[in-house]
Amino acid sequence: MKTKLPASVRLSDEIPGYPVFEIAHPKCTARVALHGAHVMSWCPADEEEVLYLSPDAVFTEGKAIRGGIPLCWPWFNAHPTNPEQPSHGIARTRFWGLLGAEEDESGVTIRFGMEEGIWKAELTVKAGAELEVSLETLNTNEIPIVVSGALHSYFSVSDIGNVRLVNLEDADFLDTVGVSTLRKQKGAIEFKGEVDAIYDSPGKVLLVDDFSGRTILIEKGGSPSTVVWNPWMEKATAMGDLPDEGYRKFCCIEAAIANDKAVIVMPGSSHVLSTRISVEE
Ligand code: TA6
Repeated sequence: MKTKLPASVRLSDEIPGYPVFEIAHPKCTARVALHGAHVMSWCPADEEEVLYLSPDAVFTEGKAIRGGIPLCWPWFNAHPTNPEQPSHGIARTRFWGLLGAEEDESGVTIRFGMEEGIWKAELTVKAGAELEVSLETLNTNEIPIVVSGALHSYFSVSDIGNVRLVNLEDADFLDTVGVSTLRKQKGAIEFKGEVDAIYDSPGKVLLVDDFSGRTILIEKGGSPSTVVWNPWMEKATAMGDLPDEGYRKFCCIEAAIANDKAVIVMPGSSHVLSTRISVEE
């Protein structure tokens, strides 16, 4: 890897053939894998870890890391027309290229890129007192392209029974547990069983953990949908890369572009899907 890294970034080869950028900066520590341009960890100074990473996550080419921030791109869930294509796209299961890394007193910025066929993307991670992740889809083709996706963020919680999500009250959502059903959210979201839901909401979400007393603010850009997910017990038990009780330790809140909200990107232009995560005072 030829790009020079700033002093607060170290390239770890602890997992052979699987480079991980380790950030140790006065504002935060963080880890980002080259595979999937995947943020695995972010811990602001004087705070606890914000993201959940499964202790059973698998680090091998072609397998998405369970936890952190997987990039679902250039489509969300199943491919719109071809069931042979992988769920959640091609970005999370391949190595990206490193485009650059910089630091200043506010934190560290690392940029990654990938290109395959008609698809080209750049991912910018800014890790400091806040974490910003921006996924830019660039259309370098001569025809429009249609993109969806998600920044499938896993947040660490004291216990799933202790948390509520605020600011999606009254939002319409597609409940995809069992037969997909359109519903309207009443009050804050609480987790009492499996949750898999696509909210029509471009705005922010607050994750309130009533046991730890911590509130995490999740802001979004270029994201008409917010996906909320917890697999609960039965599905967690069926996952080889999540401990049986692991579902109690996280919830996913995803800056997403899903279903009929897919974005058309015209030739020569781009679309940025982003999230900014911060711990509320
Ligand atoms: O974002 C929610 C979701 O699409 C769920 O339906 C669930 O399957 C989850 O993502 C995890 O998907 P994965 O392919 O990472 O196991």
